[in-house]
Amino acid sequence: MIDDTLHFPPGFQWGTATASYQVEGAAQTDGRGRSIWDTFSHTPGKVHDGDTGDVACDHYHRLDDDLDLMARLNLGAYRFSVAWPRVQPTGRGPVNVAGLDFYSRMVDGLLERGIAPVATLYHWDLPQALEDDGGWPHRDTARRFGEYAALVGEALGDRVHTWLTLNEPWCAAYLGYADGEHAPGRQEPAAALAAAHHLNLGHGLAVQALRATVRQDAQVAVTLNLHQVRPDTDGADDLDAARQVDAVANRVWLGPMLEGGYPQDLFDGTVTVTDWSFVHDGDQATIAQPIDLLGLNYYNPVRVRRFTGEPGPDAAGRGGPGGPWVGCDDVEFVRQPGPYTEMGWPIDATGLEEMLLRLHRDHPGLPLVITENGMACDDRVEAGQVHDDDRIAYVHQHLAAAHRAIEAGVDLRGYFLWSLMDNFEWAHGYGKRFGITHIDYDTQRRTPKDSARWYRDVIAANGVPAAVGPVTA
Ligand code: IFM
Repeated sequence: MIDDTLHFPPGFQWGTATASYQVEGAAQTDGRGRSIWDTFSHTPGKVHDGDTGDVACDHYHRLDDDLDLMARLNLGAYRFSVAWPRVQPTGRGPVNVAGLDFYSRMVDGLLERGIAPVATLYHWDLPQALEDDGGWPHRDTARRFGEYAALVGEALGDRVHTWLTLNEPWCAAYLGYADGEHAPGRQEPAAALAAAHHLNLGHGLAVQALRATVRQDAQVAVTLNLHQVRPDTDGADDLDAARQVDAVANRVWLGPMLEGGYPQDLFDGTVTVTDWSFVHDGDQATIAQPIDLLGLNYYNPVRVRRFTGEPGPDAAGRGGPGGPWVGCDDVEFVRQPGPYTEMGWPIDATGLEEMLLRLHRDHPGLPLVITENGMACDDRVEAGQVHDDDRIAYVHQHLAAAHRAIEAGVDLRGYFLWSLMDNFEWAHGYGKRFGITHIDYDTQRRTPKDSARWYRDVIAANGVPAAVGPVTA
């Protein structure tokens, strides 16, 4: 019989991912402090249907059951994030032991079940007290983050092998401080760029803190939601628009972390927004700490062109004030062909392959991990089942793309499906479902979807069938 499986390399890590505010609930339990997302979600009009993360999936109280669920799915790894305000309720000062103990129990429970813990230090739940002092646009927040990293490293560093400093700093900086769709909901483009710099600085300080506290063989990394930016045409103007977006979306992180500094075209393109005087001598050396892996979160590509004065019929918005694309006032975003996910995001796995190839080309020797990928679907429970064929096809397509990249020489070490379970999808509240496990938010009943069983079999086979089905969404 012909084996048509696309096999992944031996030791390839298969996991799922979640984030603290999206799943834990227990917002006021065991001394947890308030985060910017508590404040934001409790502010009328900020989140769909007024949803909050107060209860979420109640992961905090259902930890053992959820760990058993992961074991039944055959997961090799679980990517979770640590809630800073559980560990340091005001973002500074001594550890809240009860809060940190939750993560200690989680790590032990994972290891007992043979599941590797992958810890993210920051997935957007900044302690509100630090935002009150200025938040990420304020330099001191980076210092506080380094101190927090040391506390978590000291507590869990003997058992956690893989660490991620930040998750998607693009969202924290631009959605939080320029667009305002995310907490803390500010619309201050200059502050967003300062936030970006201080997130970079915080990353460097956190890497240093982790290296000083965690086991010597630990792998320390960061997770970026890099954007595969495509010009609408091969014309010089559209190519230039793509370059400009690439600078604020991608090279603002890759530059200082991995390429020796911020690119000049980022400074040039944002000169009307800020003079970047928040970058101090010595910052670059702090940010450029060597890392062991790079985490990539991928959902869809973006298409752009130079704005010529009249929105095109297929325009999907412009850069500049009021949105996340700081300094990109003369860039138009172009609606891409479907199919689309429930988020309205186009489904196109070739963007993943292209981004993996780019990272491999530009950073040879740096292993890569897909730390998030997945699809929001309009899932329904029918007779105790959720038939999410579109999600299966989506993941299948993206794994096939990842496999092509591996065949082309990319050193890809793992794949984390977003998400283990439906959860609080930020400004969309509970209205969007990304999980391979359905959550009934009234009863907290967990129902593994068809995709969960499919993924379990992928993990068992360490591969996917070669034939990739279409997504019909
Ligand atoms: O839910 C988010 C996650 O918190 C960060 N990456 C994208 C996911 C889907 O929007």
